[in-house]
Amino acid sequence: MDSALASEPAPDGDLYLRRTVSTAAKLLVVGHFAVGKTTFVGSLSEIRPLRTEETMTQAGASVDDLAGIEGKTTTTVAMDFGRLTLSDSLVLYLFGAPGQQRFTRLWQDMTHGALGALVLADTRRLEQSFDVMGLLEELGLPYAVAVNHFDGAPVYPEEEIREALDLLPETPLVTCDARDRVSSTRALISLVEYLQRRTVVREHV
Ligand SMILES: Nc1nc2c(ncn2[C@@H]2O[C@H](COP(=O)(O)OP(=O)(O)OP(=O)(O)O)[C@@H](O)[C@H]2O)c(=O)[nH]1
Ligand SMILES: [Mg+2]
Repeated sequence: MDSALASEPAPDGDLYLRRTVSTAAKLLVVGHFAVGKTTFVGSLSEIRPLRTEETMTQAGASVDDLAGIEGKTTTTVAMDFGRLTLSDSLVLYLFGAPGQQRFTRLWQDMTHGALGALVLADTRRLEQSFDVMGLLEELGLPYAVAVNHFDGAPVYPEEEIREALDLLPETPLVTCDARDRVSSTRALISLVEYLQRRTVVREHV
């Protein structure tokens, strides 16, 4: 699998899949409320991402913690969807799934056929990632973690974040800026490479 963006753009302004594409992989982008999932899928997708944003209501304000992201006025009510062609033969479909407990049932459908997940985390609220990571573990879906860096958020050494999130030694941990395509691509590649390594190990067991 190529680990770089395809150098040639897909024909027809990236709207249609290349005829040479023979493999499609489904990956999830998950994380707690307001961690940057919609931003991440949007910065990576070569097609206009499908979004299901709705204005946040007063009712949601009591359960969704807006501390540090006061400018946020909408939230994802179903999912984000984007597409990224990695090589002439391989395309990734990205599904952004809301992390709130009330969306657990949606998750069960969305994880169907997925190879793995990228968990976005925010150092201002690391403990909020546990629900999402627990759900992935229950569903048996491998994941990598990307700390999405927000302005003013504390910066901790990797080891401290690993310990705080109780990550296994093999779980990849990277930092990214979800608004930046190159940075988001790197984070996604860390997940894809991890999935590849797991496949190779399994084939040799
Ligand atoms: N500074 C900074 N801001 C970011 C970054 N990523 C996202 N944001 C901002 O954070 C806010 C939340 O981002 P979203 O992409 O809506 O987060 P989300 O996880 O999709 O949110 P929900 O779907 O409501 O759970 C938006 O105002 C983004 O512009 C980042 O890497 N750095
Ligand atoms: Mg969203």
